Amino acid sequence: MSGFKEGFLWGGAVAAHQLEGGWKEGGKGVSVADVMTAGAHGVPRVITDGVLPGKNYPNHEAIDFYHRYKEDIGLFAELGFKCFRTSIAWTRIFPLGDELEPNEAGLQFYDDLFDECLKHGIEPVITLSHFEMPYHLVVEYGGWRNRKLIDFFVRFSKVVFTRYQHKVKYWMTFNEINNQANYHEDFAPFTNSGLKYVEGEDREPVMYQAAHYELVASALAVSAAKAINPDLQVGCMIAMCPIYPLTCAPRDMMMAMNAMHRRYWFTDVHVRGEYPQHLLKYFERRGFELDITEGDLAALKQGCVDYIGFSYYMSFATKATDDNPQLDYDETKSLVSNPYVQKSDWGWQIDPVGLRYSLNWFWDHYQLPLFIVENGFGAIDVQERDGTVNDQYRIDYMSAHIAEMKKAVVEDGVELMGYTPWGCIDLVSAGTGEMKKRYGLIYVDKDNEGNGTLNRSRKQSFNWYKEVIATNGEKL
Ligand code: P53
Repeated sequence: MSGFKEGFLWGGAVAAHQLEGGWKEGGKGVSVADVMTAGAHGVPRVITDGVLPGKNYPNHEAIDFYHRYKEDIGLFAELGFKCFRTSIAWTRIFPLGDELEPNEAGLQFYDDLFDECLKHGIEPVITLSHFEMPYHLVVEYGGWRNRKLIDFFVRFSKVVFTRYQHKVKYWMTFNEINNQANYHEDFAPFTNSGLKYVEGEDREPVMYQAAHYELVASALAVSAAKAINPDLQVGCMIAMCPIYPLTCAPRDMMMAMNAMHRRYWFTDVHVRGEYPQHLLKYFERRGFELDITEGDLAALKQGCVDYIGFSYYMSFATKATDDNPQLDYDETKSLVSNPYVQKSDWGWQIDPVGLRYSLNWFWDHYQLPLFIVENGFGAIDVQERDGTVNDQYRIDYMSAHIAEMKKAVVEDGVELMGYTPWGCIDLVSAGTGEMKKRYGLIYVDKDNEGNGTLNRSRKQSFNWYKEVIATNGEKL
């Protein structure tokens, strides 16, 4: 007995824009991911004004899952996956986002994909919006700064809930909705919410407004799902990087608490249907006057999520500084390096114990079932002459995290639905647009410049994870 319950959802996770390619196939529209060039560690991706000639847009082809999904699902079946988390590209269903009628070719693609999964006994787990909203909604409406987006999103949600209700039970609304707490940078506001800030604009209230509309849209989607089919389970999706105080100095502790407030209040609204008091007080202090109606508050209260999906890659650390008397959190300035943990080549702090801590943190706060829907190690892999990839570092990362996850379940008693490691097949990095930052158990022959055969092969971690699933987490 390993401690994981029968039916524990072992699987893997991806997002449509990072692997499908086929960016113009089947009537698909242009998404925000289609106008982002490739960057690198320390080199941000550029958001261009539409698709421009001569630029490298890595998501256009990605790993061509659109044409190769049968082979890939076959490999997931060989791994023993119980579930497969992907997203529905909004632009395949509503190419512009504001149409009244959906695009049948896009709907058919996901019917075929889900049938292929189900044929192998793999349960699809679906994110509605994973960094790939229609670009037209950015250009015409200013993205989620516009209340109209609520209707567009709810329409999209109802169409897919209705169509796939007998194929997909587990859903999530907005991927890592809280990444935009980092509003000082351009990346998360654009990928989360289609926000392009104008020079000199006070960014912070715009972020809160956009997040509010998304939270209302999410709640309305939860209510719609229940009306369509009460068996549907709809969760939220939070990027969990727990923020530790650098020292036990009381002000460092307060700084860490404030930072947690600013990054994780989204969960309070999703789960409890209410804004936490600390945030309302913060809006007051900052003089933010947001468009939050009585109707919105009722919708939030009615559409609370069924479970908490979250990603976990790393922990953060912070400290109080003298130039910040209110101990306000600014993600571009407030984070410090944790001297007790190692870092990946991309500077992500490796902290398996932080996963156990996060599981307990969520459980203590919310007592809702938890689902680890992303975890993994982005690294440079070297393919040997014989085609093998000896990614022992990835096995070490995953086994250490699964061991801590097991303690949270067995020793601490948190309720955990499943575990889907990120990028179970190599794909385009969201943050950098690179292929070189690989997470996969399956290697894909393609480089940053787009060269390669796109052939798939099993890494060492493939065989290891297969055994983990086969023993329900007994053998790590
Ligand atoms: P990449 C930042 C911090 C934590 C998770 O990320 C993040 C990000 C955004 O980069 O994103 C999630 O590809 C996201 C996935 C993404 C994955 O983590 O930048 O949900 O789409 O690919 C890994 O290494």
